[in-house]
Amino acid sequence: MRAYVYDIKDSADQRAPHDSGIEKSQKDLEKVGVLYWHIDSTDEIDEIAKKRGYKNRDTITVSCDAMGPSYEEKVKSFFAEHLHEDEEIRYILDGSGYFDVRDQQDVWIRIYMEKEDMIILPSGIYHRFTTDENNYIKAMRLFKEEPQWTPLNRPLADDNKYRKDYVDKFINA
Ligand code: KMT
Ligand code: NI
Repeated sequence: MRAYVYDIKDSADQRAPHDSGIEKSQKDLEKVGVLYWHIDSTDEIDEIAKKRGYKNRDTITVSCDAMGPSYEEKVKSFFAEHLHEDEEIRYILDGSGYFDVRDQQDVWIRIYMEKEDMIILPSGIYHRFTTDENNYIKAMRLFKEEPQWTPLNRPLADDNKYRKDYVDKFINA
């Protein structure tokens, strides 16, 4: 995992690094409620899942091979800024990609995720996802019961209860 400020002035494709060179630490991520682990044993995943009540999981592959002609469209849709009413929990099984999250100043922090990286985005945080220039990621998605995964796009979601709770807890704290 590596986190850094996303360079918004760089007009390259969303899958390019957009690397400003300004590093962010795991602590910086924790301040906006983002949790990260490097995990090399499935036992450890099971432990976290048990402790946090993630009863269900599935696997998603984002690639041209797996998604066919709709791949490009799919990649663009993942990249629309949105939030969820549940946590977004991802464990990278193979490949790599970028999760972008907004910090307290509304600056995009880009999180580069590779195999054996696990991330939890809190409910209500604005974020987006993209594959990188390798166009391949395979991830485990964990969730509690029935996932409330509907992406709620900005700015419509600004009045959402989960957004307001998030802002109270992490932005205005
Ligand atoms: C998401 O929520 O954007 C995704 O599930 C993308 C694939 S997970 C690496
Ligand atoms: Ni999401």
